[in-house]
Amino acid sequence: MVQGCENAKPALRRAPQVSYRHAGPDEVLRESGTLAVFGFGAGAVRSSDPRWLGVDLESFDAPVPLEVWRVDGPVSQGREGDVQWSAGDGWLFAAITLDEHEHGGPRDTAREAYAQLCRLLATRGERHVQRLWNYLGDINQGEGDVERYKQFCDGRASGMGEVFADGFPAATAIGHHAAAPRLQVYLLACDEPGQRVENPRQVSAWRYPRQYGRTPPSFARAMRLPADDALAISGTAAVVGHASTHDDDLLAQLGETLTNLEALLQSADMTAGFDTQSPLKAYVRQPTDAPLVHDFLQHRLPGVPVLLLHGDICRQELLVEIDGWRYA
Ligand code: 3EB
Repeated sequence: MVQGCENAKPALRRAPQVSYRHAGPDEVLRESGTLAVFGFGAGAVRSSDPRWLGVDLESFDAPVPLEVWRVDGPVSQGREGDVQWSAGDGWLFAAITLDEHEHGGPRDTAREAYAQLCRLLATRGERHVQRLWNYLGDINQGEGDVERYKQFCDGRASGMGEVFADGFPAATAIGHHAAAPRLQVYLLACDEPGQRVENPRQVSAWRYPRQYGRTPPSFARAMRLPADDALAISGTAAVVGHASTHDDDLLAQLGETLTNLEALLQSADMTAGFDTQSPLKAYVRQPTDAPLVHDFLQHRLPGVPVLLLHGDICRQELLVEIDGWRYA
């Protein structure tokens, strides 16, 4: 008797392949399977293509590469309100850039950004958000609950409503230094849910105690994509338990961050280490630290592509944060 294929485990699709490339956006956008292309800083070449996003973070690398996301098969794209999106092979890229002057501060701007993104997701098959990035200006300005990052956390939570009631995606939230008070949020979603991964060395962010703000940060430490072995790693810093460690000690913070990254790989049942296929980003608060971060990572993670960006971490005492990808 011929076996039905219902018993066969469907082959997992390929995760979007993320890489850094030295090329022009037009050339990369012309290639088939290009889901998204990112430029960094004020000098980045622009494009009106919805798959293009100019990120408001300056890079310390010269020349500055593009970040490219590729999927198998054809890609469609469009715009909806302030949201730009593209989709292919079950994956969705969506991004929104809002001017705070038009939306009234970090809280209301975050709420509007998340509301618009969630509205788009509700119309799409690819509604399972795997990974989110958030960039806003002056992230540490203001004391206590009125710190801009904490206001952003409030607005993000109210804008996302119940969309992530089953659990938050992996995320990064970083402060930019662009002149314009823009909030940028972009995401990767899929037509299947991923698996959230937490770090046993860290308190889950959504359980952070009250001292970190009214609304705990809504993110998972990492997400195992519904694909052939790929881990999307959230912004990871020198946080142990819920506390920042090694105040004012850059190299010790970097060491603790790498320990956290390894703990995450282990928690995700992945083999240890990063390789030439595992692109990372290092967000560095003080420009004078950039060469030290570069040398440290060259030494400890030889051959791993690392994009060095000027970005403020959402806790004043943290000097560096790393996020990125690990493929099988
Ligand atoms: C931390 O471990 C550092 O608000 O989305 C890292 C990743 C951090 C994401 C977010 C915040 C966020 O708490 C801060």
